[in-house]
Amino acid sequence: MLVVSEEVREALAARRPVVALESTIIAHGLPRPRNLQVALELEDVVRQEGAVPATIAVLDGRAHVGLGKDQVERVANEDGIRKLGHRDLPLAVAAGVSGATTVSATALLASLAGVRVFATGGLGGVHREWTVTQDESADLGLLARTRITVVCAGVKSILDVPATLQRLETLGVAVAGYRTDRFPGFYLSDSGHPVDWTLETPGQVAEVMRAQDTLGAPQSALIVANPVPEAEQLDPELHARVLADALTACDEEGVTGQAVTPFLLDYLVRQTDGASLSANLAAVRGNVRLAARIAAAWAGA
Ligand code: PSU
Ligand code: MN
Repeated sequence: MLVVSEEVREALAARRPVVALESTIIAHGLPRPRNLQVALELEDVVRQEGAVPATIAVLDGRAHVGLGKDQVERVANEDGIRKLGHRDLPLAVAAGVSGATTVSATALLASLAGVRVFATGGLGGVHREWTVTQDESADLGLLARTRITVVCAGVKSILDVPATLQRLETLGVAVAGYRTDRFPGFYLSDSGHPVDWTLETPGQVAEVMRAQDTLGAPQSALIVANPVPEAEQLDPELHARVLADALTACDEEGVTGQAVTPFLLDYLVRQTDGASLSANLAAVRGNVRLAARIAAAWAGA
């Protein structure tokens, strides 16, 4: 039920760098047909950096770590492909269905396969209105229990960012800014909140990972928060305005649960004429490149 591709298996056995990539962003986070181009482009970025990409998804009841091109195509284009958090994995496998994996499911499968570094766009987290809806992404709890390094542009700005940072502290998940002392804001370079730690090089990240293996709480993750370059961020005023409308629309249309994140991301893409998409892609690309360099530093360590 866990299928690690030959390429990924060989790379791990030879201690060559491997980067895990999630599939929810492909299936549910980006519009078609751009999503397929992006999925393949991200794999290319990993390869250009000399690492092996391991895109993760469930297909016909098997959890795959490392997909072939035809399998990436299925994730991007298959209608009705589900969104799977980590709790859904055993259910999806037993039911024999296909689904894209969120950060929580991807991190779990990557770590089961022995992949230590993972790149995504923005993590899930505590939603605004959390006190009423109790909506907090399963990403956070899973990262408190999984030894993996996640490179992300912070958490999605649709969330309650300070509450999410607080939860990460409570859960004991290590967070460091990459070349910044500000927590990035996904579409924005700066969420307006500080981080306590800054790392400057992939080698430094690898040193933290080594130290975690000796001194870290058992199986906790490391979040490397890598900001989108300021020149490529979404205009902060446009972001604030459209996000407010998106949250109102979500509320009025009664969108709940797993549907909330895709709804908000899609609303932003449409109402910013694609500007949020450009910022999102710039962030993901940068994260994937950095993750490949961290994986190389880790493999060479
Ligand atoms: N980052 C993106 N686009 C996405 C997501 C993250 O740039 O679509 C996905 C991730 O897979 C993350 C999920 O794990 O959204 C969080 O969903 P939820 O809030 O339902 O846990
Ligand atoms: Mn949720």
